[in-house]
Formats: sequence, structure tokens, C-alpha cells
Amino acid sequence: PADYTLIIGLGVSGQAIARHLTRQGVPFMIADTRETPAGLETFRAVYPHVEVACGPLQALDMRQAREIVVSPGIDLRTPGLAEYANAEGEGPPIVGEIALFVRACRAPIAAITGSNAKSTVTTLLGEMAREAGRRVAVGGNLGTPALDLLAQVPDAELFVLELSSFQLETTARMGAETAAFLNLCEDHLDRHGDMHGYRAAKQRVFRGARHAVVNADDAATWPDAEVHEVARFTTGSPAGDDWGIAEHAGESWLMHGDTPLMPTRDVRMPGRHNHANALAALAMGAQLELPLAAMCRVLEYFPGLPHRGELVVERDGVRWINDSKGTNVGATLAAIDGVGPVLEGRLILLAGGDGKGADFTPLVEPLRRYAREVVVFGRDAQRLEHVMSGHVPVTRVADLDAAMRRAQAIACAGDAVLLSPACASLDQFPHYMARGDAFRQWLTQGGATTC
Ligand code: UMA
Ligand code: ADP
Repeated sequence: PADYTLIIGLGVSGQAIARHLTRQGVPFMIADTRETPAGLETFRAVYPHVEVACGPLQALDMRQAREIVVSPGIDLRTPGLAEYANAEGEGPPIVGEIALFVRACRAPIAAITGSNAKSTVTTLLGEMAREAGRRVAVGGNLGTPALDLLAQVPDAELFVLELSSFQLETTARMGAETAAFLNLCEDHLDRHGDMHGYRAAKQRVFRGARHAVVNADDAATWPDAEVHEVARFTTGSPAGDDWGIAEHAGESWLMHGDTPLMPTRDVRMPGRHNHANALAALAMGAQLELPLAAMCRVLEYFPGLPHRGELVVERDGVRWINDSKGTNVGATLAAIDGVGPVLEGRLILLAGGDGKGADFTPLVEPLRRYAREVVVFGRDAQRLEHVMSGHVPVTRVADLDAAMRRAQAIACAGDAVLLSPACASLDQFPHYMARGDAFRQWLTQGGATTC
């Protein structure tokens, strides 16, 4: 039938889109490039009258669709879709879940993107708004899909959304009240082609924004287009009205310009990178007129999210830290920076998986300084080993289990074993959480005893 919306991808996002279109009374069909996608049976049971097309997209005539809504995991260059993505003005428009969200949303949006720290800043800002008594809905790339939030919290006064480059790629205009671009490092190059394409997708977070929050130490995050107001954060001392860190009353404080906010030692999340995250959330919260006292209270109690620099166990003097969410080189650098300096060469790093085409060289220097050994595993183990060898002791093993056995064999009191893989987990796990859970399980099942 003509005049229907075509959803591509029967995953978390695709199903949220289906629920949204159903609520709106818009007819739709759904396509998935896999022959038998997981969840197909359940979907058919819930939507018995919706047409589902599985298999190569070339088999579909998409010209009949009024609009094509693609899931974030689908590359716009996929054969069968690329033809429409390239046809300027011809064929149905291609959008994503977030474009539908913006169309339907009636409350202010705080939008957060970046290569790393998105989930942490999104959760922090959500907590701050809650602490300030706002009715807030939090989700997007993390947790509840954006479109489901509209139904779950219909009276929300504020939406705090984590947005990936994949989601922004198909969003023409966010129109955020405040939009943050936290940092940029190599990631998803297999999908975006090069850093230029990856950054351009993330820059879309600023489209139509009233207020931008950017990283003063990372020029790639500064808006290309005009934004009315720009707030900057830095882990150095703040220039002008920036958010930063400076000495006050004999110790280090979070600052807004000249105004001291709270001592950094009162921020519960560990590591310098988390001070940057705290400042970014404060800068966004200030634009949303959240009271400073409420925001600082959250920084005092919020321990950070699981799988992000999480201390799982300290046993026989060895700390085992789960940073499974360290899925790119920038994240792993931050994680090493968090524990390395106090360890003086007593770090054992477990790294590897799917490197998504990234260059691992930036890891060499800090590891040379801090690491006793790097144990590499998974699809890109050989590439990691090649980059490290001659600089850092490196052992290549098949999988995480073998990596943990190796770490256990060499760890001594005073060491830290850090799982921060600098890679996606998808070659050996369903997702990074399963990888982190496997790390935890191995430890709780009594794996670790030391020399
Ligand atoms: N599919 C195809 N062809 C493809 C790829 C996927 O047909 O070439 C189908 C799959 O068969 C599957 C569906 O599309 O049925 C999956 O779609 P998807 O890969 O877009 O994933 P969703 O399950 O819809 O989840 C997505 C996000 N996933 C990705 O961007 C890869 C989720 O982020 C997000 O929480 C969810 O939408 C709700 O918005 C996850 C993620 O890994 C956490 N994000 C990446 C990251 O954080 O690095 C960007
Ligand atoms: P995202 O949602 O962008 O993946 P998370 O908050 O889940 O971000 O953190 C992912 C990883 O990034 C963590 O495991 C941590 O090692 C690293 N990280 C956290 N904050 C920062 C930061 N400010 N700069 C660089 N890396 C960071």
C-alpha cells in the first residue's frame, strides 16, 4: 500500500518506533536485513497485521513509502537503502527515531553526545534534575529509547537524552535547550568512514540549540555553526566564565569562573575525567536553572555507573577494575589515567575485541609508563600486540577468560588489573555489559588468588 511509513531494523529502536507510530495512528511496515531477526515472533504476535520484510533491502520497492525511519545500527550505505539516501529530493525522506522524537516532543531537551562520557553525564544531569524536583525523563542511546519516554513520562518537564553519532546522523534539527559535545576520539570509523564524517554527525547535536556546552580542551567539540550561547568546561583552571578546576583554600575545587563550587575530593566518582564530566553536567544544569546546591549534592553521592571504572574486588592487595565500557582508545586512555599515576608500573591491562578500525598507537606511551603487562585477546589482539611489542610486555591469548587467568598468574599485591578493552565486545560477547559481567563472575566464582 502507498502512504505508509517504512521502519528499517527490528531491534530496540525499531520496536520503539513501531509503538510510537501505532500511538499516532500512522500505518507502517517493517524491514530487517536479517532473514530471521531475534524478536520476530514476538513482534508478529503483537502486530499481526503489520507487514514484515526480512532479507536484503534491494528486494523492497521503497518508493511507495511516505517516509523511511532507519534504526541507528543501520548503515545508510546499505545496498537497497543507499540509492534512496543519495537521491536528493527524490524518493521518500530518510529519518531516524530522534527526528520523530523532536517532532512530537513538547518539553525542553538536554542533548548529550561525544565519543565518551555520554552515559555518565546523561545520568548525572538526570539525577540533578530529579534532585531539584523536576519531572525528568532520561534515555536515548542509553536505557529507555527516546520515543518510549514520550509515552512513559507524558508530563515530563525535561528530557535528558544521550545521543550517538548514528542517531544524530539522521536528525536534521535537535532544537535542544542545551546541547553538549563532550569530547572526540577515534570510534565507529568502520561506519562513518573517517573522523570528518564522525565529527560532522556529532556536530548535528547543536542544530537549533539555544545553548552549547563544549570541551575547552578539545577544539573538535566547538560548534561549527553559530550557537547563541556557548559554555566551556576544562580540567585546567577556567578562563573567563568557563567551568574548570582551580586551587581554593589550599585544595582543588570545581569552579565556575572565579566562583568556587565544591572541593574535587567531595566528588564521589573517581578520576580526573569524572571531574570533567561533573563540570559538563553542571554547565548544562545551570542553563536549565537547576539550583547549584541540588547539583552538588548529586556529585557527592553519585558513585558512577557500572562497567565504567568500577572496582569489583580488592583481594590479596590486588584491585580488579571493570571498565568494560572502555570501547575505544580515548576511553581506555582516560581509564589508565585514572589508575595509572598512583600505581607506578603496577598496572595489568586487559584489552582487545573489535577495534572498529581505530589506531591503537596513543595507548603505547601511557602503558610504557604505567603497565607491568598488557594481555590482549579477541579479534584485534594481533593488531594490539603488534603496536605494543618492543614497548610494553604483551601476552596474546584467545579470550577474556584466558586473559584473566594470565592476569591472575602474574598479579602481586599492589597491582591493579584493569579491563578497559579499547574495543567493542561484539566479536565475543552480545554487548559490553556481558563482557563486564563475565569479568565480575570470574572473580566472584573464586578465580582470583595471587602470588
Ligand atoms: N539491522 C539490520 N541491518 C543492519 C544492522 C541492523 O537489519 O545492517 C537490524 C538488526 O537485525 C536488528 C536491528 O536492526 O533487528 C538492530 O538495530 P540497531 O543495530 O539499530 O540496534 P537497536 O537494537 O535498535 O538499538 C539501538 C542502539 N544500537 C546501536 O546504535 C547499534 C542502542 O544503542 C540504543 O540503545 C537503542 O537503539 C535505543 O535508541 C546501543 C549501542 O551500542 C546501546 N549504541 C552504540 C554505542 O553506544 O556505541 C552507538
Ligand atoms: P559513553 O556513553 O559515551 O560510552 P560512558 O559514560 O558510558 O560514556 O563512559 C564510557 C567510558 O569512557 C568509561 O568506561 C570511561 O573509561 C571513559 N570515560 C568516562 N569519562 C570520560 C571522559 N571525560 N573522557 C574520556 N573518557 C571518559
